[in-house]
Amino acid sequence: MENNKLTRFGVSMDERLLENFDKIIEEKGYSNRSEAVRDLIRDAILQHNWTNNSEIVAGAILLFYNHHQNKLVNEMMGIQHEYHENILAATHLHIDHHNCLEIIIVKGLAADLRTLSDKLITLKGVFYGKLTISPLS
Ligand code: NI
Repeated sequence: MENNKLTRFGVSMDERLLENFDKIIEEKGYSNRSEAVRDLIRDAILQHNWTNNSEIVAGAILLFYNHHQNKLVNEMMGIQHEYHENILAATHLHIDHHNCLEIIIVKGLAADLRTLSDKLITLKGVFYGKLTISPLS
């Protein structure tokens, strides 16, 4: 493999953010920050490339939301029916009186899954959402 030149760069960030990051680095057992940052960057590039190509991929969309949010549940169902061909299964869990967790198992063109995921995650009332996908080969 070709030996690429190493480049150093500086990053400015909030002290507390860095302290929290250092705790994670220690727990995971990285020997230094550079190694941890390289892994994060690799993961970001993989996720970005997978979600922007025309490959068939499979994965899951995780959604945490407050079901009392006006119209949210209806809008969410509408979007899911629009993409019924990409949705293999959906599981809804009532976490407490207000909050729900929904896991939607998806398969299809990476670009379509990203659009579907973006539509759901950006709905008002969704306070955390994430699409995780992997190529099938
Ligand atoms: Ni619920």
